[in-house]
Amino acid sequence: MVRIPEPLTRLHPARLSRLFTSRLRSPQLTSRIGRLLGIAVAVCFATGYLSHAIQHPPGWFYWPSRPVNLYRVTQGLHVATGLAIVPLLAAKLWSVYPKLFRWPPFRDPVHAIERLSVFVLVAAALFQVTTGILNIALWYSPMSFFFTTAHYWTAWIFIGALLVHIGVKLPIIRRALGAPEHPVPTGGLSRRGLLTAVGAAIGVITVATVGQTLRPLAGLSVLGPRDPRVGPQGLPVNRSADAAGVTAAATDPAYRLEVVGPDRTLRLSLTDLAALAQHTAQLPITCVEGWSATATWGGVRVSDLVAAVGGGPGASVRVESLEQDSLYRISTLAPPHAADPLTLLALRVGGQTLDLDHGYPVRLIAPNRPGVLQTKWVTRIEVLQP
Ligand SMILES: Nc1nc2c(c(=O)[nH]1)N[C@H]1C(S)=C(S)[C@@H](COP(=O)(O)O)O[C@H]1N2
Ligand SMILES: [Mo]
Repeated sequence: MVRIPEPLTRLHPARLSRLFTSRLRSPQLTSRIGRLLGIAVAVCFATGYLSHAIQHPPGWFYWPSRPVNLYRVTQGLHVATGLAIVPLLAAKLWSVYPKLFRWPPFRDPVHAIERLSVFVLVAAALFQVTTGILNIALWYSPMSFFFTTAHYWTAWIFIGALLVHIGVKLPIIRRALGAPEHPVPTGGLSRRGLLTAVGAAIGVITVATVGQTLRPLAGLSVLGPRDPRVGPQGLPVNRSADAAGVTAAATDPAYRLEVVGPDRTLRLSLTDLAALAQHTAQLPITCVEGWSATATWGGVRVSDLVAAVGGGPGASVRVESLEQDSLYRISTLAPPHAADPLTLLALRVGGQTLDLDHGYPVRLIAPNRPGVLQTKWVTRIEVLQP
């Protein structure tokens, strides 16, 4: 005879909680997973904040132009730890979710506030992981808000709720991490087995995505939305010239690069630019979305142009694109980047004239800098004296 289960609506939460019977759950398990999750969150938050600060520098902030690959490492860590949080968060939630069905849901006002902070914490964590993954998957359309602003502010909400949560749970965490593990009855998965499975999931996710930024693993990057080896001139493109609406202006023979400084303004044709001292720099494009690719760029040093228009040491440089109505129209080189001899207005990549989609006729390439700031289709630079 088949027993028809009661409709869910008739199941009182108090009875529901009896359905979750795994004996693996324990404060020890939750605390151990929580500790790993805490490490991943700390690295993800710190590297995320760093990326934000580089793009929107507060007054006190200093970011060097060397080592050239530093941002590549920090942003690679941001994306890798963000992805590692997925299995850790799933395991952590699994280890406690019968508590969601406890009845009554809270005992007193303090407990109610604690429950509320957990709700905020989980909601913010899910939001961060979801929007982050949508962004690295280049799938912006489900996000009706501006990703970076939402992702940034939700990170603060998350960290606030996390600190409250850790503060409240500290006595339990201390006891759980200090106490010996009470044994799980034999048969079925062990706690060690569960943690190994979580670790294996993180390993698979990492190996299947990190090749976007770690060349030797590029061939294994089956889950990476980008192959850093594929694109015009062997480099990926985020926004093409057509999408940016610059094709006509970028190919116009009347193109001039305007260089504005304290002493004079130069208007340089491509022939003028080719007649200046040429340099090469081996530098990566490091997209905030987690892919990066190194290339050999050739062109004119920004510091030479700054000197040519009378700019002195300590100057910043504003770089403007032919592209209109875009957040990436303008970027500013802070003094360390403006003065670095590796910072170029590139005319070539890999020995060839820049592809239109890589910023022809002139693009900025500077060391240790997010891809979003490596402005393409540059039309004007302006020296900003300190
Ligand atoms: N004017 C302009 N410059 C831009 C962009 C853009 O959309 N418009 N995209 C930026 C981003 S997000 C990245 S990662 C790099 C990518 O350069 P690539 O397309 O040559 O690989 O260009 C940057 N420069
Ligand atoms: Mo990017």
